[in-house]
Amino acid sequence: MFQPAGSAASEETQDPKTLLIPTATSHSPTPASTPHCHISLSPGSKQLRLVDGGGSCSGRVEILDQGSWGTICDDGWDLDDARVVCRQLGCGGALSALKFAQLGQGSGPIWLDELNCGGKESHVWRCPSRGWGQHDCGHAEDAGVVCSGFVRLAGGEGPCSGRVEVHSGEAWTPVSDGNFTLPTAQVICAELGCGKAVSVLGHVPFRESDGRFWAEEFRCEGQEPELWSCPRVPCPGGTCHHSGAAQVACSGEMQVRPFISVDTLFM
Ligand SMILES: [Ca+2]
Ligand SMILES: [Ca+2]
Repeated sequence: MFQPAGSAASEETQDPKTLLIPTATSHSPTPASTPHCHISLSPGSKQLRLVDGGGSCSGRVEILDQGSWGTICDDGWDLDDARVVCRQLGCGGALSALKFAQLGQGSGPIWLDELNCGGKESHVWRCPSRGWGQHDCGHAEDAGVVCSGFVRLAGGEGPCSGRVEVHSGEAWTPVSDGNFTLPTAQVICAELGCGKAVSVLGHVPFRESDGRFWAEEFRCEGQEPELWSCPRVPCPGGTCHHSGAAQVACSGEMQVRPFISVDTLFM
């Protein structure tokens, strides 16, 4: 939900759980059994997660309904469908839509088949399909996604330093340097597998984003598993007080993340 500098923020952005993307998506606390896993809760009972992809933003797509985690069939599975999944989870944009259970077969129900998302839907289960639980598939056809992730460091010498940018699901957008603190930088460096934050700079011109910037400030305490989990507030009065984009330098080069369980295929 980027916006031009100086434009008004809407009143409905007061609840930090609904701030990021203008959908009903919310973000649940991370369950102990699936560390660093993005899970999206809907107002109903369904939940969405990615499994066996080596990180929180790639994996086999699984949906919880009626007490059972199930999968999506790959018939008709494409980037428009994957885009909805990635955005719903706060995982940025879709890099690829995987077929044929490339990230392993799930079990239980196959909830969706012949999914036909337009790409803008707020929840993957709101996309057209054969109908809930209706399919002619097996788990060898389970669908997966690789998402971009929510945060990156851009314009630096490598993936571990540069301008802080977050992904709305549509585009990368810089984060302003207003109230941007070291604990937030620590969370970003750790999430990216880049070690510790060693410096935070501001005053980076927004010119590469045509003046757009992310319309929220992140208020990490430093221990959060990822930036997406951090408290955030709308920029005061709809205008982030800033002098440019935030820039972070981390101590390390890209490292293998400790929770990677499959391989680094997509790093
Ligand atoms: Ca489709
Ligand atoms: Ca089918």
